[in-house]
Amino acid sequence: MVVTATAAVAGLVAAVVALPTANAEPGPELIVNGDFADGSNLPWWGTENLTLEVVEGRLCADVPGGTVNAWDVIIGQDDLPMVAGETYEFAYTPTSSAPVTIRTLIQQNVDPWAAELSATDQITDEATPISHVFTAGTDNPAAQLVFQIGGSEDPFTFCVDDVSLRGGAETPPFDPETGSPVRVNQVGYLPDGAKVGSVVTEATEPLEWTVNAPDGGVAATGDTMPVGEDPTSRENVHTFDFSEVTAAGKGYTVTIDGETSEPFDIGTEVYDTLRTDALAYYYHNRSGIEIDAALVGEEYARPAGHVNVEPNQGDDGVTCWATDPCDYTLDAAGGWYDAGDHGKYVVNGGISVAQLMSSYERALTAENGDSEALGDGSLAVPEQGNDVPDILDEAKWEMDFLMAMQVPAGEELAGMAHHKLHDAQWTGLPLLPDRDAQPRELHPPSTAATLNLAASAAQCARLFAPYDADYAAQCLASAETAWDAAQAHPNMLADPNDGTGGGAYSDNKVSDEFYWAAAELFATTGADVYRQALLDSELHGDAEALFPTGGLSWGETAGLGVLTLATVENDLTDAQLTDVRDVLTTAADAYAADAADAAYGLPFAGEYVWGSNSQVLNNAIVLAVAHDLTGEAVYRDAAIAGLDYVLGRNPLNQSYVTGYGERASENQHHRFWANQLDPDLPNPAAGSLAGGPNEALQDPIAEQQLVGCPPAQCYIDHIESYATNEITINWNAPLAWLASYADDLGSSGNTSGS
Ligand code: 9MR
Ligand code: 9MR
Repeated sequence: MVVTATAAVAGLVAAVVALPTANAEPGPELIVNGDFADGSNLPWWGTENLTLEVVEGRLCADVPGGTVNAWDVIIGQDDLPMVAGETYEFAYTPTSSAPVTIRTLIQQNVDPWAAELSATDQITDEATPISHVFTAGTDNPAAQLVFQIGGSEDPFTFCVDDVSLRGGAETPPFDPETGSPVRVNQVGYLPDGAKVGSVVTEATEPLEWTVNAPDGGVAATGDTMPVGEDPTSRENVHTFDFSEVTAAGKGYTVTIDGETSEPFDIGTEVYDTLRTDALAYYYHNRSGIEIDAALVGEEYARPAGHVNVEPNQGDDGVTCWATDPCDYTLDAAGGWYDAGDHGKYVVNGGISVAQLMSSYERALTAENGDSEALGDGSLAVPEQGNDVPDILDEAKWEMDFLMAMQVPAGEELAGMAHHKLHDAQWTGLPLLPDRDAQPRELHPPSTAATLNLAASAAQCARLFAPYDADYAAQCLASAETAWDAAQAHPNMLADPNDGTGGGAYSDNKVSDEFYWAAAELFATTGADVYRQALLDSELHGDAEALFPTGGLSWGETAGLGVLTLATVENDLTDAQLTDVRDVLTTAADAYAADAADAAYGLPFAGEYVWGSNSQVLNNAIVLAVAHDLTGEAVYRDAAIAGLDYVLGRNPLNQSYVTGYGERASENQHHRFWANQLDPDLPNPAAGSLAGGPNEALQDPIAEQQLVGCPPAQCYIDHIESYATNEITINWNAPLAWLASYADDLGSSGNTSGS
């Protein structure tokens, strides 16, 4: 029997939760005058642009139009006692004369306004009760309830009644809406190679599967293979292998025990648009340049951010933050915004741009690589037609920024790179980059940032050499200066607590960055000093250290160097090259074994941490490179299984890539692509990869709605869930790399890789 997960609780999509409070002993009412029965509006307060009136036993106010932020218009009540660990139910019944989305928060009543409850609710003229359950994280004798009702173009009337806040509530059980138990890659499968799916079922014996052809006929049948209980979802799972189906077609499905999967295609072109859409993410998120409607369409066009036009401060003359002042400014305009925030970080920028460049380098070096598919005219970027491959144009936008973050000659730390540049304080959502009024500040240089610069700039030098010798020389000079500076300052670590206004990206281990930078510099220059640094590294030859189970990431970069040395022509001796390739295939064997063990086939046995989807894809890249080198189908199939996972073959039946698949993420955390908060703004552009399941529940939405989740289900497609649903340059980069690999497999017709 197939278990169908029903939507008993409106969990994952809606912010409004129906609350089973059975068995709970509700605590005393904490809201004063929540029913407005005596006609008084006290102790409620409103911002100065409001008059609070009690009308027919409800609190009402005329909300002015034309405000920018939700918090420009607020109705609130103070002095609410919160006890750490206590679970509360907050309820209210609002109406608005026009449909609006408001924010409801229970928070500190002083800066930084840390919220215990942070909800976005949709309100109409129908009085519908809304309720939220949350558990307080800290004691606070005087928390504050605020309805943030600003940010609307047009005026409207807001009323509220039956406001209630009581302890003693029960957290609703975690019960995500997962649709069909039959899980596939919702985009499609290449004709050649493995086609495998998973099904959630209580059956212990094999079940019959049927692949339904697009014409309605039966394409194939077979028996599932029981796997047992999947630890990542705590569900009983079978897999089914329909690799024998190879005929191209759109709209296949799989039926098992009366349940049918989402539709998918089979064809050589299934990854064609994903390759370019995943790369388009970078132009969309450029800083310092207008995003042109002619390239992205009206909906996604926006003014240039951080170019010194009011209220922006501009990134062209940024100085150091007061905590660690400097006597210079840097022109660090340009680059890409990191993610949903407007920070620009050298640490994370390095791996991101490196993986874009590696995607191009793979197309140059692999047997079936098609560099034309990334060439001039392939992407919607303003530099089209300049005879430089568009993917390199995109990379240059970031490289210029990374190089600009280097401490100038003559200064004490000359050659080191500043760790990051971002807003002084966190801004709210939504906010277009050109509307950001925060001061921008450089944070102190770090060894990790400096080595990110050395590695990526060395790669830049060799890739730009055929197109722009001067630029290649500039990249190389920057890389070498950075390497020397890092040698002189090998232990300058970023402060893990420096996370106000931007992320910390602190990394307390830099041996991996040294290894990566040495590898890139060696591949570009052949100089013995870099060879020696590789041979001397404690990491050299250690497959598990170079390629950890949990995958490469911004904090684990050594493996990037191995991938380069194993594939890009360089001066290693034959014996040294054999060693490097052995390390790579040893790591790939481990990831392939993880894939073979996984109920959902993914090459990942690590923890589900913040950004887990990128870790899965980074393991898939290692497999793809092993496939390029050896032609072994087992590597190719495990690599593609990583894409299958992010595109729907997973415990939530979720495609984590916007615009791809029937059940795709569309409310990722982003300040411009914030449609969930403001219907005038767009959803994320197609090809944007959500961070994915994060079992640590590190944001208020996750804390409220994901309590009790199995690791691979700790995800919610909600804009405020930045710890599961943000989008960033370093997560889209491996998606772009793999989509490019997979599209090359399809369009070349050469899936053997050799
Ligand atoms: O928007 C921020 C996101 O980019 C970061 O990944 C995240 C963690 O550092 O923080 C987000 O900003 C939130 C901040 O941490 C707390 N106040 C609310 C901010 C917006 O949701
Ligand atoms: O990707 C980062 C993740 O590994 C960290 O655990 C997390 C918290 O420090 O920060 C993530 O990076 C965020 C950065 O700090 C700010 N911009 C958005 C990034 C993605 O959420």
